[in-house]
Amino acid sequence: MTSAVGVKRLGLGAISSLPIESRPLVRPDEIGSGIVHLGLGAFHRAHQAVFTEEAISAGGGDWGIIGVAPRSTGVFDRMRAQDNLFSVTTLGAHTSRTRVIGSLSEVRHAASDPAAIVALLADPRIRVVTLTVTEKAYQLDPVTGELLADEAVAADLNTDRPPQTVPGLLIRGLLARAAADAGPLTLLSCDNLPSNGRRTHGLIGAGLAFGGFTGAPADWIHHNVTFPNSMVDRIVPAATPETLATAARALGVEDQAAIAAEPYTQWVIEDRFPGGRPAWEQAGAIMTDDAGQWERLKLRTLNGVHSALAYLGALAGKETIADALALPGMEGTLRRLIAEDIAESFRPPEGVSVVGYGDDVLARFANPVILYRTHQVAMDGTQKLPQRLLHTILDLRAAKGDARWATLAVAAWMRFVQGTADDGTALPLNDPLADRIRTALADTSSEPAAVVDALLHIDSVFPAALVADDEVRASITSWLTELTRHGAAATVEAAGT
Ligand code: CS2
Repeated sequence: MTSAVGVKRLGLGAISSLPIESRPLVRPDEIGSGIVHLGLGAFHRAHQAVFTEEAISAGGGDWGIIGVAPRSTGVFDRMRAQDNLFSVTTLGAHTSRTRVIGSLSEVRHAASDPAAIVALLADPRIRVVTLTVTEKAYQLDPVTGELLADEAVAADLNTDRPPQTVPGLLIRGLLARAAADAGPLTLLSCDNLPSNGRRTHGLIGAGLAFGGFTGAPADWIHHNVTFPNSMVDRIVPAATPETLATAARALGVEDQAAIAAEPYTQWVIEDRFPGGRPAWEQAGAIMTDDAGQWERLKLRTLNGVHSALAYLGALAGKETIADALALPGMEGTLRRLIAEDIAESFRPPEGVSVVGYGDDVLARFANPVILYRTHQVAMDGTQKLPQRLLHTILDLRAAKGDARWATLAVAAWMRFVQGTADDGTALPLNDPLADRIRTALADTSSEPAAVVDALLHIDSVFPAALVADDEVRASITSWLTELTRHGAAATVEAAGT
């Protein structure tokens, strides 16, 4: 295919002209499909798609991925125009390497043909379904993990309309699979939820009960579908025109679906796959019988610190995570958050030091060529806060620690959602609970104690034990007072130097 400006576009026909080191390890048209993946975003393409390509190349098997875009058509259209090929540029501080990935055997768009996705989940060739749909798409209460069956989910479960929500698609798909007795399946969440497999299992159970699906189909699902927990990790910023330009230079053809990512990548997966799986361990994944400690380590250390940096950095007017980390005192503040709060809040996996892991995380955040925007991490805070920061506080308080640094991060979120950076610039509030936050703030004065009180009342974010803890409330209020009076940059400088 040739674009308007005459530059050739990536596609099967372009593979032989790619530099050898950039060619895919497998070809989309030569692998059978065994996986359906929901969520075609940058993270999936730079993480599971890469692991799976290496696993197929090393271990074989019909494990091509049918990538499903739930809603938007952008990536879907671009991938389809390129025979499902796309490149990942790995950006080190001094070197970069671009390689085309060939593990997506097909791409589909769920919103335009949901029935086709339901049918795919009932197809015996498919033995694994993976998900990167972001926290909010699970429609679970972030604190309790209970299914929040809003109108759309209810309509998916109670009527015959083609499903429009992720819970609806999954449940309709599993029911169709049960009816077809199409063989065992694994539903593998790759989102940053706590106990993501257990939560997905709970979601399916609650959805089946809500829709009144009991008896044989529910029993079939119970006996034939597994929900392993997994920990996923790679920093993958949203693609920019620069990302596409870098890929085009390296490949010699245009790649409209190009993404860039950091060199680091990790995947820890509980090994419960009754229908089989790709040889992911041959691509470096850790297969285990309990991913819980890895998950906590990553959510609290990497994601918790990422969120702290995002809110403090955005308040101080910093556009990227690396710029936020360069604020005077920021690194010192975060080292204290890691050593005094996070490391004291849980037991890490055997042989891992939380402080050492945290040092690596800070080095990754400092990578100057990874332009990860503070506003990107800051979005959907209500869905992220519990597992990233609030569980740290709760566990510390149970052990009688004072959670000084984690409460600073919560205070920074509270100032961020008030919508104004320290220099008066407006801040975006992208959050499924944005209305709830706005209403809570509209009914109160802007005094820090009143703001803290109003926001702590959002019970699907703040667990009751935390709300009832006067010392935690006092610490958040004291930090919010500092942030409001002096701004994030000065607060962090005083705290961390
Ligand atoms: C980030 C994550 O945007 C965010 O909220 O904290 O996407 C983070 O980059 C990944 O979890 C890294 O594995």
